[in-house]
Amino acid sequence: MSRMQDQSQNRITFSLNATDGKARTGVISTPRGDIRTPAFMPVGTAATVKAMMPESVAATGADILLGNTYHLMLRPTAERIDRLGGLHKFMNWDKPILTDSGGFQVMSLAGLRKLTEKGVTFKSHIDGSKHELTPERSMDIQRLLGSDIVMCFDECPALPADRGRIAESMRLSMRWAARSKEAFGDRPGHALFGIMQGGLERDFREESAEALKKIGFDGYAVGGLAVGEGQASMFDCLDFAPGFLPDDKPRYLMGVGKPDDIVGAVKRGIDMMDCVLPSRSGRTGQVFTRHGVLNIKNARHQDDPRPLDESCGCPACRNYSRAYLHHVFRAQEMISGMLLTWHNLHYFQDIMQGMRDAIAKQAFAEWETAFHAGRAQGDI
Ligand code: PRF
Ligand code: ZN
Repeated sequence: MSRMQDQSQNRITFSLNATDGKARTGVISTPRGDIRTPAFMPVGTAATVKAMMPESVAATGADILLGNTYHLMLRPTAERIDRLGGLHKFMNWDKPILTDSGGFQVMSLAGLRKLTEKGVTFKSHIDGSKHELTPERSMDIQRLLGSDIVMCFDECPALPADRGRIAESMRLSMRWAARSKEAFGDRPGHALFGIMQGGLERDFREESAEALKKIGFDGYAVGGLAVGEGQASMFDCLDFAPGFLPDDKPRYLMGVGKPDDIVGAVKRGIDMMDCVLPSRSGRTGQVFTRHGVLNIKNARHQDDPRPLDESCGCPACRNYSRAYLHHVFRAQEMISGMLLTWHNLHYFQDIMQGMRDAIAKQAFAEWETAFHAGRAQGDI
C-alpha cells in the first residue's frame, strides 16, 4: 500500500455529497467505518445502549454511538476499560464512538460542584466520592476509552442566564478548548471536535466560532442549546449559528432532540445529533411513529391487534401487536423496553435515511412537508 493510501485510511475525513438549501448530506470516513450524515447517534452512556444488544443497535441503522466520560470515569473507570482493551472491545461495538467530555454531565448530575479556571471538582452521583475534571484529564480519559471522536471540555450554562454570565462562561469554554487541543495532541485516526457556546446571543456565537476556528478542529459542535429555551428560540439561534462554522467540517448539535427538532436542525445545516429520547422513552412506554407519539400503557391499546406503525420494518412492528406490547409493558416484562427501544431507534434512523435521500435528490422541502403532514394531533 502506498503511503498516501495508508494515510487516507488512517484519517477521519468529511465529504459533502449534496446540499439542498442549508441542509447537507455526506459521509464522515473513519478507520472504524463510515458515518452517513445527517447522522443520529444513540446514547450509550454506561457502555450500553440500554435494553439493546450492540448488533441490534447497528441493525436499526446507527453508524456511531455516543459514550460519556462522566459516567465511565466513575464506573468502571477509564483505566479499567483501557486495561480491558478499550471501550469498543469492552462493549462489543466495533463502529465509531463519540464521547462527550464530561462537563455537561457534571453540571446536570453530580453533587457539590466547584468551578475554577483549572476545571471542575465534584462529588459522584453514585457514591459521593470526590473527583476532578479538567480539559487535560478529559482528553486523557477519552484517549483511554479509545474514543474515535473526542469532544472538547466545555461549560454549558443553563438558560435563561444574563449576557454577562453567558459571555464569561463561553470565554472560559474557549480557553478550555485551546487547552483541550493542546492536550489532545496529534492522534491520527481520532478526531477532536470544538464546542461553540454563547447562549442565544448572535454576537457571542460568532465570537465563539471565531475562537474555535482559530484553534482549528476536525469538527464543530453547537453546544448550549436544548437547555430549556424552547424550540422556537433554539431554531432562531440555529438560523445563524451553524453559518459561523466552516462549511467543510461536520457540525454536531449536542443533545437534540425530538423528531421535529432533528428535522428543523438538519434544515438549518446540522450534520450530527444525539439524544437519549428514543432509548429512554422506549423504557417509559412512549413510542414515536410517523403518525405522532403514542403511549403504550394507555388502556385503549389492550385489544388492538395492529402493530405500532404498519409501515415500520422493525421487529416490534413486524412481529407484535399493540395489545402484546401493552401487556408486556403493564407486566413490567423486560422485553417491553427492548422492543419499544428498538422501534424508537429504528424510527429515528428512518427519519435520518429519509432526510439523507431527500437532500441527495434536492427534495428536502417536499420530504419535510410530508413528514409534518403525517403527524396527527390526536390519538394514533
Ligand atoms: N456541551 C457538552 N455536552 C452537551 C451539551 C453541551 O453544551 C449539551 C447541550 N444541549 C448536551 N450535551 N459537552
Ligand atoms: Zn417499529
